[in-house]
Formats: sequence, structure tokens, C-alpha cells
Amino acid sequence: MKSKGYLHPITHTINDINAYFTDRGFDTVDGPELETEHYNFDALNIPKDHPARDMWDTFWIQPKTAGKLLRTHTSPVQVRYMEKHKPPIRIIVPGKTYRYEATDATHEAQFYQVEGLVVDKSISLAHLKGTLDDFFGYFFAKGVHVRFRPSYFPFTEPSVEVDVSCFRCDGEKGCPICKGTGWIEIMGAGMVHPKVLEGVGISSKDWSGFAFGGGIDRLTMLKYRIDDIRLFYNGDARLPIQF
Ligand code: 2U9
Repeated sequence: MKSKGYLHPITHTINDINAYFTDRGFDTVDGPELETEHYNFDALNIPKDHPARDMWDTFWIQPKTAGKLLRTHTSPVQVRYMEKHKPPIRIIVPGKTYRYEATDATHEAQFYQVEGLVVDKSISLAHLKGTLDDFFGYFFAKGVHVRFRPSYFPFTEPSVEVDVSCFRCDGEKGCPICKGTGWIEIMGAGMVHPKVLEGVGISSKDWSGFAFGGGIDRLTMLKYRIDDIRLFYNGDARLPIQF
């Protein structure tokens, strides 16, 4: 039989995430990979010369003074969307992102991210927790749940690190995937900072929102037990056949 070809494991994950969220009323959106300093940083409450900018190693387009870069996260897409759409907003944003850093088994200079954004009346951290709890039960395995740990991101307040209970050892604390802790670090999230809402003309008195963001490569590696991110990008056709 003639070979029909195969989907890349990253594509499986993106399709899976899009299907889950669009079934629940989210729109899938994308935007430019070549971005401006304004949309990638300033509009997200990451001002010039603020130490928080060091969180993102950035590929600047020369000359740097022109303010053009390869997006370091998909967040500028949400900013652009909020400028054009009034709340209520429910969007899921998968896409290619770039970081100026050395490559190893868990880092690539280009990788994929997914971010979600909900803006509505009286949205709280409880809505965020319920959404992620249900999503990870779908994506990894029934019964997988999440926990929040306090964190910091300039564009969310409060901010949290999101862990999922280990789907390999069921939180029994005995496996290499969760390094014996029973928990796996999976993404970051929080309540959209009022400054970010006000910056796109959404009143933070009338509306609130949650946002989350994580690496699609990491989600895919955990789900399909792939131990080196570079396998996704070396063009070896023996990879997609297996998934
Ligand atoms: C808007 C407002 C808030 C998106 C968020 C994170 C936390 C986060 C990283 C996880 C690993 C990216 O792949 S990674 O390096 N992301 O921790 N992202 S909250 O928050 C937003 C986005 C857009 C307008």
C-alpha cells in the first residue's frame, strides 16, 4: 500500500489542544512570529531596562534600535486580539516561539508554546484551576490533577507555577519522570495584570481574566515519552511513524 504520510507528534498535540478548547467555546488564533518590542514586551508590562526582561533571551533583528524581534512567547497574539475584540474573550493560541539560547536535550532555540486567555465578568483563580484540572485530565490521563505554587510573571498578578500530579507513578513518588516528588512542572499561569487590560482599553474594574502558558514540546515529550527535544527538528522520518 502506498504510504499516506504521518503527522508530527507536535502536530498531534496542537490538534488535541485545539479540539479540547474549541469544544468549550474558545477560538484558536495566531499572529506574526516577527514581532515588535511593543507587543512582545511593553504591552505585557515588561518595560525597557526592567530586570524582568532578562527572563527572555531574545533574537533581535538588527539594528536593535528598530525594535523588531522574533517573538519569545505567543502572548503578543493575545494583546493584538484584545485590541480588536471586546470581552467576553476565550482564546487558545498555539504557535512557534524563539529564544536565543544553547541547544540541549530539553532546550531548543525555536520551539512551540500554547497560551490560553479568558476575560469575562468576575473571572477568578478558581476558574483557572478548574479549567487546567479538567484539561490535564483529558490530555494526560483521567484522575490527573493540578496544584499551584506562587510565582512571578510581569503580565499576571497573582502568578502561579502549575504542576500536574505524576501520571506515571500516580503521585506515589517513585519514578524518574517526577524525580520522586509525585509532581511534574508543566506551565505558568495567573490573573491578567490590570495594567495589561487597561493598556488595550479593557476596564479592569468591569472585567478580569486568567491566562496560562506552557511549552508544547515539553507536553509532547512527557505524553509520548520522548527524551530529547532535538528529535522533533532533525527531519528524521522515523519519528512521526511511531505516533
Ligand atoms: C496576556 C496576559 C497574560 C501567559 C502566561 C506563562 C504564565 C508562562 C511560560 C511557561 C513555559 C512559557 O514555554 S514557556 O517558557 N509561560 O509561564 N504564560 S502566564 O500570560 C499572559 C499572556 C498574554 C495578554
